[in-house]
Amino acid sequence: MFAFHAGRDAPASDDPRYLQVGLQAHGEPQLEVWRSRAPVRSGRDANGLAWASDGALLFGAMQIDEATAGGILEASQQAYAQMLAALPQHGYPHLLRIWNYFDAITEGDGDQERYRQFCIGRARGLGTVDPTTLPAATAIGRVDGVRVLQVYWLAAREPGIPLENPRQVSAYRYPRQYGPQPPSFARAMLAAPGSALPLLLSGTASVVGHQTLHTDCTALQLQETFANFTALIDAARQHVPALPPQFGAGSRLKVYVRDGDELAQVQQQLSQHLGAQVPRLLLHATVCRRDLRVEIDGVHGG
Ligand code: 3EB
Repeated sequence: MFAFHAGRDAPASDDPRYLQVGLQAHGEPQLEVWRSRAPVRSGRDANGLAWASDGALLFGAMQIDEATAGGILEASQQAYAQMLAALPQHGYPHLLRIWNYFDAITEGDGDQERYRQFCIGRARGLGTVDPTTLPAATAIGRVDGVRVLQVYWLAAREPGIPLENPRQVSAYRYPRQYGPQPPSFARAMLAAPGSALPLLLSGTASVVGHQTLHTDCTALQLQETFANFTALIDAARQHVPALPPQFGAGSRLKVYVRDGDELAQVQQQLSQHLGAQVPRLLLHATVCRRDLRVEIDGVHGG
């Protein structure tokens, strides 16, 4: 239904079901493919928005050049406003999951930091929303130096159930110290009952309450991240008791590592923590807090 290729070696294609993302895969080039059992239609709207839909779900993707838009704040506002307008037009009004990739994510100081500016633009583009209905998300830094904001999303005909993590303050309630606009996302999303979709896990890191823990230790940050996933999956199991309590063969994880020199180390720690049964891919990508060394997102099913 939709495919994503990470990195320098990705082939170019105009197919609206294909997106080359500005993250770099560790080791072999990686292609991420989402398949549907139903027939898929796809196309591109006049504003460049690419889409593919199967009758229940729609993937959409926008790429906004920052210089043309007037900055990262304006680019994100524009991407979100265009996405929001397209949802009802295409007949898939309910956002489940959004991925956001942009360059130099922690550049700039204080409230001028690009991630904080992105958060402002995102919130303006979204307009007035009940924060308890926000979709799951990831916001991560490209490492190819290209100042084009990439936003892609999964939307549905039916609303999903957003979930929060009992170990963490909801991101949309983060205190002022993290910026003037708290990030607009839920910790996870369960698609409507009866949907074939697994649990959609937002970017998750070593954040407990609202604070970063273990700023000096990648191994401990990984451990804390997995403790956060355990709590989040527990919360999902209140709704779907059949969901396995631990990651397994039905999970798919993407692991984002800030420092390219730590990729091999993280790969080894993942082997210890997850064994060989959990499919994952490792990416060099910049996490949106300077003190976060690693972040993981993905899906979890039976
Ligand atoms: C955190 O827990 C880590 O701004 O969309 C994770 C997932 C994070 C999504 C976003 C940010 C976002 O706050 C950062």
